[in-house]
Amino acid sequence: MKICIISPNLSGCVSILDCGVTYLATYINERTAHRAAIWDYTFRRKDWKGYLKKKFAQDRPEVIGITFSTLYEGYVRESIDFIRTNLSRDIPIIVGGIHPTLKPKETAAIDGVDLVVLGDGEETLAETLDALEAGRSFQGIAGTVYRAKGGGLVENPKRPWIKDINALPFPNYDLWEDLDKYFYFLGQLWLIGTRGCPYNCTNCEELPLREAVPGCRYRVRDPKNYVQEIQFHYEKYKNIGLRMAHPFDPVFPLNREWTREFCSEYIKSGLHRQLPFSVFARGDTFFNQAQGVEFDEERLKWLAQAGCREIRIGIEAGSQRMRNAVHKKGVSDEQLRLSFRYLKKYGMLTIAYNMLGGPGETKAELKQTFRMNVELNPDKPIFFIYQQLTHDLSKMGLLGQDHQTASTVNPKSKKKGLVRNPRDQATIQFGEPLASAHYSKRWLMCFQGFCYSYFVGKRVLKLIFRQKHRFFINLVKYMRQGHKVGGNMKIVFAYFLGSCGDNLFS
Ligand code: B12
Repeated sequence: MKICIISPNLSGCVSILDCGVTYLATYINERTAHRAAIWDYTFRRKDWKGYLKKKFAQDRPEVIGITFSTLYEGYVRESIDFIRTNLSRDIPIIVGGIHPTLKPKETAAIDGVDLVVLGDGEETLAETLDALEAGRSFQGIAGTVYRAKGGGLVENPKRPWIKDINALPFPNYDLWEDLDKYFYFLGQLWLIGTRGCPYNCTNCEELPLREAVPGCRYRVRDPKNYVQEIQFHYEKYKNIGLRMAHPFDPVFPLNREWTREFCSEYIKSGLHRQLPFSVFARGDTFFNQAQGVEFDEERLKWLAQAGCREIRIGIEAGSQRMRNAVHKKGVSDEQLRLSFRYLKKYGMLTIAYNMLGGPGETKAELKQTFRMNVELNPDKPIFFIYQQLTHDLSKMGLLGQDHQTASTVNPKSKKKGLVRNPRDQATIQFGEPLASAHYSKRWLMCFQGFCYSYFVGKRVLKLIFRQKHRFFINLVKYMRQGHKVGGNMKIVFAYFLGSCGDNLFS
């Protein structure tokens, strides 16, 4: 059977190179007799319907897959409507991803959806394609939910998370026909050596995901196998713009011994001289209480020696109440201060992630976030707008009288109260803020603008000072390219400052 899996990104964000879809399609191609292709809207936003029509005629799929994250609900629905109305009334449409895993019944109720896949998709999709080919029903396919002909919901037994993620084939990014464009805009490849995360931050879906599917959610690849994968991609993509590896593991250097092994393998492979990398850590990652070490400088040193050039840390909120009581991050101001001090000592570029407008956050607390960033002085601070995703804030005790639930994310919606352009809603960069009693949505957006003006202003001056006229030439070229592919120009500009060419490393 031939399946085409859609990455329905219409948000204008140029970074949505989806690891999950890549793993899935690679598995089908390499481990089964079926065939999988990826269709990606990212650089075809202006004419995604024409693109779908063309691909449908060219590839002649027998099954359509769609990856579904909560913020992209509107794009998923639009895609299904378009396929059903214009391309095929009966081609099976299978959806999977984070949203269907957390909201299987609601997803199965969407008109036009034939099957919902929960959790890791590799084995479930393979079995589903076998069943379709043999003309069997979906009954008994573990890890799926669907609507029976009579309309009732059928919930098959759950399928546990895949145990051995080392046994999966390396994801084949050649399946993305616009890979060269991703490299142009980002210079990086997202990689994932971990599935899941051991922390319980309330802004993340990790906790509900752990509960939605049985088995062990938090799995970590063998470091040697991970380095082999990076080397495999480097050989393939070094000549088309791969300049930095970006392991997207939620807390890359979490385990001391694992980090030591990874770094030593990276050096053994020679990659430390060829391909720098960037990782996520937390403000408390380098504090090794078990060994009585106040700050585990050695772990940071290994990373630096192996070619790690950039570390990304979530400050999330300047107020400890927001960071620890609301977002349940468990990181103190002191830990953040010390971490940033050491990161600078080892010459790391620093990216700080912040979330503005969390449940119950006050104006004074938001100003603390700004001040904390001024104090820690990261090279590239990012100010996301808090997004509710699938969380039930009231059940979590986070929805007081001062916040209402988030607005709908359907881009077709003209619902009153929306202040963002509906298409912009589907990003954490510029999504619709939660309604608050402390400030208006517009105030929060202006505050975000203020934070960015301050730090972007500083960064632009620094880059102009270093690069002189080259900065402006690169900027014009990059923005023109962004406009040509229909990118969201605010996001394109952010990636210019953070990820483009020389700026990636300065
Ligand atoms: C790496 C990562 C990214 C990468 C890669 C995305 C990816 N899906 O792999 C990038 C940078 C592109 C990214 C972007 C975004 N991300 Co992100 N990301 C992650 C992270 C850290 C790991 C995801 C991961 O493990 N991927 C690896 C693969 C193997 O897992 P997977 O993606 O879940 O895919 C498997 C299954 O879901 C399933 N599956 C997926 N699609 C389909 C389709 C079909 C047809 C089938 C059958 C199965 C199937 O099979 C896959 C293989 O097993 C998670 C946090 C976490 N702890 O999970 C957040 C997370 C997924 N991201 C999140 C968000 C919000 C975003 C953005 C909206 C941010 C933005 N830019 O505005 C975008 C949306 C991108 C999208 N495609 O929808 C949220 C999603 C929450 C939600 N309810 O939807 C998460 C959970 C973090 C959080 N805050 O809770 N992200």
